[in-house]
Amino acid sequence: MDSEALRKFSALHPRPAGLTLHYGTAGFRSAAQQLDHVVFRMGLLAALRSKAVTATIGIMVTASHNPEEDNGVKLVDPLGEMLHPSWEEYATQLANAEEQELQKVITEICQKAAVNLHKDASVFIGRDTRPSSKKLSQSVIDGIQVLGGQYHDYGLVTTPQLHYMVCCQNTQGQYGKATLEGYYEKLSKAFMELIKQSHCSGEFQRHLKIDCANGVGALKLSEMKPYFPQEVLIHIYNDGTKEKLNHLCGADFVKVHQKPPGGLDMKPNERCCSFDGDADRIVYYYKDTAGHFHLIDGDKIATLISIFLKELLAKVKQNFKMAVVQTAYANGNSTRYLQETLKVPVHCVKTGVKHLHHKAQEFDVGVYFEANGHGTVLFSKAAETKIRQLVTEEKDNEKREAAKMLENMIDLINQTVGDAVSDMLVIEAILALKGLSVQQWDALYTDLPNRLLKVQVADRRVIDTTDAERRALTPPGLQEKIDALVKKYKLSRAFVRPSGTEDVVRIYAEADTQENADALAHEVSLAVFHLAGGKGAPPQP
Ligand code: G16
Repeated sequence: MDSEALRKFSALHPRPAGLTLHYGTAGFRSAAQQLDHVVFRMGLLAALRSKAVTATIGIMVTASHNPEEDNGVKLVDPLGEMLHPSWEEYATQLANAEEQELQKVITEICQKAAVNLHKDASVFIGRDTRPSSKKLSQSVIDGIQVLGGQYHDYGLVTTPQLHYMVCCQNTQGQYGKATLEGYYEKLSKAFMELIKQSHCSGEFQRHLKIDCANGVGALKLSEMKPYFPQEVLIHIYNDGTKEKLNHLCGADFVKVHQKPPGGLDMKPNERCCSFDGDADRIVYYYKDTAGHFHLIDGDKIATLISIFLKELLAKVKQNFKMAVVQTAYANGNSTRYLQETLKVPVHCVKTGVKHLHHKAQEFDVGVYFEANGHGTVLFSKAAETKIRQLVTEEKDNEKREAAKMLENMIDLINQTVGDAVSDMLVIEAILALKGLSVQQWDALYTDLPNRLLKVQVADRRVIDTTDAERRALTPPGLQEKIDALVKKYKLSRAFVRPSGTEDVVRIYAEADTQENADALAHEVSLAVFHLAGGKGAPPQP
């Protein structure tokens, strides 16, 4: 290690005194001006990780759904997954080390993780459209170079595009070409092949309005437009030319507030969707003729995809093990529908794509979605190989056609991480193939009324949870209070957890009516405020 270079560059990216940050649900997130030292040090860590696993590592500068003033950084492991949890602790140690201790901390990480500093390192970099992202990604480069690493800067890309590039690179092109063109070609080809199999392909014409949260998704969708067949008429709103990122728009806003985004003019029964700031989440919605807003969230996306895949799997008769992975935020009626009507096993894990992804890897076909619209489908290597083999060798027409559809789904789905663009194409293809309208999709089951709230406390880490975040262990008395409140309402459920991306405690409640869900969420938020050290004024109903 070039100690002199490390000293010189870390002095250029000083750590504000007394600032401690933690690797959260999806990396580090904070006000952008607090992050320069963190991204520099994550450049160092990415280089170390690359040396440790002898593969290209990804690093994305984004704070996704957070306000424009925030920023963040996520690391991407060799097959496009989130950074391995065993390295999250190293990330936190490195981010918080005193400047004069940096070299010591790096040496310790090298010892613990068996990193050979003489090895090469290769890092792919991407960033979102936040005003602070360009400068922060320059600091990432400084970190990589201090440890003698090579880098390729993709500039503005969606988070899932960067995950895709990393996977392509480390599979020597087996997963696809590690270029934006490669990504657009792979997805659009699979999509077109799929809709060719639609019986109503003659009159196939699809209008879709997309709210891009004023983020990078708008740029990348515009680039991709020429690759789509002319029948796909996508209309981009909130493209970042007029308003601020994520401000009153985007998937998180729509999901949390259960209302349409600003900047998108929605006619009755029109199919619309929203991406989030870095285009790794998507939710759909429409307004009925009476003017009521209908949200189709990640749970209903998982349900639609599961129905479609289950039918195809029955046709190929391979006895593949399929399951759905959700989190505590999943609507109770979605879980019931999947288990009781569709008869698909459902698993509940902690919030965070890394947890869902990991669980989904246990199955031949693992569908995972968070209610907030972050999700994808994983196919095991064995299942994929078998499906591709059926496409070329199967004599039975129906079986071969089903295998062909599955093969195109495998190519259309971004298996590295949730991807709004890929998920949107998957959904559009399924709706077309099944001849379903957005209303019919929505009518699969009725969501239990629910409410999401946030409460600010002095230190959100006073809340510790268990049972996939469904029960609070601390502070004392909080869970007992929640249990008592839940008993007051029918079909009710509530839980609280500290956010890993924002400085808030999140509250979720569902009940038989919207009034009851709202009342329960409010009462639980008051309990959090009083028992967990609320800041400012108590939450108002
Ligand atoms: C990130 C994670 C998601 C998580 C969300 C909210 O999404 O990737 O898995 O659901 O944060 O997490 P929390 O409730 O801990 O704040 P994104 O789209 O912001 O990267």
